Amino acid sequence: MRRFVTGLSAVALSMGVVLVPHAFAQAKPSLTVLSPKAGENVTSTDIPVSIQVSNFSLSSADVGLPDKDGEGHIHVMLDGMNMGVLFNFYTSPTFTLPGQGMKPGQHTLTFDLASNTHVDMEDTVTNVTINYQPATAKAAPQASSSSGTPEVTVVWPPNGATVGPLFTIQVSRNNFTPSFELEGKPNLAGYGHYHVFVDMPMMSRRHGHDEHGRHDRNARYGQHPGRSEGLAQRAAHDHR
Ligand SMILES: [Cu+2]
Repeated sequence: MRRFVTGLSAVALSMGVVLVPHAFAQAKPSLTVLSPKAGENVTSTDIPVSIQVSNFSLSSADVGLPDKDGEGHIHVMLDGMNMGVLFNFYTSPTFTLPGQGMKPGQHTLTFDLASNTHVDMEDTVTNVTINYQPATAKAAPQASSSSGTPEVTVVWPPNGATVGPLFTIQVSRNNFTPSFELEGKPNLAGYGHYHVFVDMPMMSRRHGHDEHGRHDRNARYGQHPGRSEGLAQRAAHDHR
């Protein structure tokens, strides 16, 4: 492709024509949901998903970093379209949605492409309504009976630490159980996940919705070299 463009530019120059190579890169990003299909009976507890993405590159390394044309990740939402019902973001074309806490019956899954800064690309929004009839339903856990306030402390890295392009954040927590499976599901006392922001004041909102970050107690977090302030924050799992 590069050779082709170069050759064409040479021809264009010799003819006194100005070519705009950028036009080659502007094919519209799109998303097609291969599975599940609309109306499908889903009988597994978790929901396997297969997506075809065109003119778009999925990047896990750049999630939360500045936007780049034609790059980002996939958002999936359950019975709505806002950050409160966001399962998670995905950076591969196949993944599995956790069914824990989902009631059997009709559910609408909303898929779209999102930029690195989590801005939904509205023209890629695709709804798929499924009939969720798991052979084995997995209920949400009981809400915590503890009245203690959930809290999180960053154990590593310390303030001012020099870190590499990929580093591990370690936190300690009280009265809080992180759950990947309950993300986007109704709030449950004592459960949720962590948000990590880069170079951003806590709770600031860009483009009208919350940012969301990496997950798990020992999340690997990619970031460009340079000095940054990381911020870990406990979040209820419906992102409010
Ligand atoms: Cu996102």
